[in-house]
Amino acid sequence: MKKFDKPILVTRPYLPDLEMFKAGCEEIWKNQWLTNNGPMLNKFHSEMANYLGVSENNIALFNNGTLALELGFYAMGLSGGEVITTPFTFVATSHALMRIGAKPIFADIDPVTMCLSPEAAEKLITPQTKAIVPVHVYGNCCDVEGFARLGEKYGVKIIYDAAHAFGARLNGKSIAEYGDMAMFSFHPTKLYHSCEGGLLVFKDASLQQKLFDLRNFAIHSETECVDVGTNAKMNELQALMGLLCLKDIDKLLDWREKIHKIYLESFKGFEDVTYLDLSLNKAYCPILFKDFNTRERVYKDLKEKCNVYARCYFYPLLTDFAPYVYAKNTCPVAEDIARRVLTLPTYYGLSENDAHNIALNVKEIVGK
Ligand code: T4K
Repeated sequence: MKKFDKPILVTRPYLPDLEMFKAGCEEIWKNQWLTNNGPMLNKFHSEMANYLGVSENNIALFNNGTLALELGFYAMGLSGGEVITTPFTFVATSHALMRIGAKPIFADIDPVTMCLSPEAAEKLITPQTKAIVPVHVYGNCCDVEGFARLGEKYGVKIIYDAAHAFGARLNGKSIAEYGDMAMFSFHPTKLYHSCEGGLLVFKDASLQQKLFDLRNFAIHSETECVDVGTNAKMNELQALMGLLCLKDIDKLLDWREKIHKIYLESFKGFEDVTYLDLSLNKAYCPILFKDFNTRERVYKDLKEKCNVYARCYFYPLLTDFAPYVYAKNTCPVAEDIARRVLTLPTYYGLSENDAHNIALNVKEIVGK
């Protein structure tokens, strides 16, 4: 078994060229403008729309993904309603709903994609349902056609938590173009980041001014405050980081693809581990074991014997956490998968050889 000299973490943030970052800082210093809709943010806004291939009127940037979700949900009028979502995600998805006074109703996931199942979601639709919030978990693609059908049939909004899916493309267009709205997280643990940051992409351009107001306390002008907003503004240093990382996005996606291929090849034919070719952007590398005890043993041995810090994203399930226990034991597929999944390290800079050795270690631990 290979013990790495230095800890191998589940992910590391990409750091763009430092000289370019310094040059960007000089510009910020000259502008003497640090936040509140500065020139760097406006440049980032334009370049982001251009990268996604959408109009500048259909996006808004925020200081993190959680507040982007919260304000997106609020602007879509979900407060006071029920929203069907997945329990197999990071807590931010359902917290953002709860914080605007919407009730998360948890439906089960598809056993292959691990994303919310449209069939399970449909069974829970009631007159109180205002929206469905599927998550492209790990960058795996939800059944976007199935959800579009539900949206039309029941008149409910489809809002994707696409926190993991930046850079993902489907049918020749960005994944951002599916649904009424999609949120991307630009946290440093993501394949692409802006230190911290979040992005909303939405179909209805009239939402943009509302979102711009909401992210700035809902102050519309010097004399008008139009709603109860918050401070969710992206600052100039975040925008600079986002701009520089965007220049390198193809390189970041290619690297993830390379690591994904190593894992795919390494686990091929190894019956005790399932690793599927599902993620559109290879943001995460989740493997599935046959049972909980094996997952726990591999997680522990990787850490203690190999210096590899894999993570059990997403275990426990949201429905096991205090705010959501009202739905405990309602999603058997998600419960089973959460107990068997382990996400292996992947990030720009992780060598192919290291990924190969991590996979060998996993196989050796499983075989013991
Ligand atoms: N929706 C979904 C589906 C999400 O997954 C998330 C966030 C959101 C919404 C909300 O978006 P944001 O508000 O975050 O933009 C991490 C992230 O904090 C979180 O952004 C992410 N999902 C979640 C899946 O993972 P932790 O608690 O696992 O992070 P932490 O600090 O343990 O870091 C993970 C690994 O990365 C560690 O091994 C250390 C390493 N690391 C981390 C940072 C921040 C570094 O090497 N350098 C760093 O700067 O939550």
